Amino acid sequence: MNGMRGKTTHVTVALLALLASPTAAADVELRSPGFPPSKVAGDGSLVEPWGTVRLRIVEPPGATVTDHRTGPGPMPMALTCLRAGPLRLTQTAYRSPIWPSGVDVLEVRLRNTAQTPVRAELELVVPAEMEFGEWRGVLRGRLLLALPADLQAVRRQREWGCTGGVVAMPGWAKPSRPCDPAFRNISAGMGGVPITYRFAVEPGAKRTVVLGFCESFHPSAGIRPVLTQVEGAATRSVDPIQSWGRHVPGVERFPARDADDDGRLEVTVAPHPRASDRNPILNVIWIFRPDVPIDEEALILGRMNDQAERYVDVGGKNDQTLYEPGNLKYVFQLQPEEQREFFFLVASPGCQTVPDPSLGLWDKATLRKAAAEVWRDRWEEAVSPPGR
Ligand SMILES: [Ca+2]
Ligand SMILES: [Ca+2]
Repeated sequence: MNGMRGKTTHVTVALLALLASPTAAADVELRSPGFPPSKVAGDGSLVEPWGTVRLRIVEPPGATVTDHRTGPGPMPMALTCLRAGPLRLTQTAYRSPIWPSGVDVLEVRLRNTAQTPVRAELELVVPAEMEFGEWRGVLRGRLLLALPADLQAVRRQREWGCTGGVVAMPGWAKPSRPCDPAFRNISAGMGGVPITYRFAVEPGAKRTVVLGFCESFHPSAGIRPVLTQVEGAATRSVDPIQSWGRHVPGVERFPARDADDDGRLEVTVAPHPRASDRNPILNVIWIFRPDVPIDEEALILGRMNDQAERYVDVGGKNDQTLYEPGNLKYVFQLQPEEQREFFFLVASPGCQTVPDPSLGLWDKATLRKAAAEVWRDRWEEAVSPPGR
């Protein structure tokens, strides 16, 4: 028996060496009919015109690629398998035509083959300047990567910042009167993404939060009202055109409190349910100690900035994301033989933005179905007799 096992192991090792050889690790192309391809390299990296995305096993140590090849289809598909100790990672990549130009889907299956629990740590390797919100990665103002909605990355939060997924638009607003320069720059939650900031405070602390707005696009009221949700204060709808007029800077004041005692004050500007323009905007945030008297005219003119605990030129120079930019870390405690599955959506060539995974518009089955259908139709076209 021992001899047999030794022989099997020897054959397996030789086979693995063969599979990991340079010929087996050729690039695999992903595409939809009529669209430019992207590719998956031998180490499983997904290579897009804007950068490369790779899932790396950090723990257990000693990860190796055991297989890399074209998958079973019907769509062009790249299959990459990695192992590290008892951990098996199977990555399947393909193009799904769900957006005007499609997105690349990176499916991941993680399995603990051992009879004991295993701690697994994965790193999502992305371009260094990529910043992540809760669910999407932004690079140079474009939403290019959607994270698995059912998986939380392990991340360190800064003292304050925007949870992300929004687009900064410097110089967008054209204030018609003298005001703080921060009114000129905005962030917009394109596609209905709420603009959320968190600020570190003592647990349960009270603050005065002041939000500054200046609407310079819509001419009339009722088109882009927003819902302001400041922790500890009542939700309020704000329509900058109705309150102050087009191009006119204005402020809304809120008595805020860290209501859930987590040491973070959360401030959100979300689309109003009745807004026809559902891209919320925000220009300025000031946070004051509750005992600081607020003179709104002085505040608009920028003469109270030095009394503020935080002064944020939203979409401007002193703005920042809550999370550090760069790679993401995922940690799993896998039980014996436990398996986890999740997927990332990655912008393919020509794709301007990826959908928000928290909206639950797509799952693995619908993404695969959309991909399979375009290739099946094409195959039927190719085999049906001409001239009928
Ligand atoms: Ca809180
Ligand atoms: Ca601003």
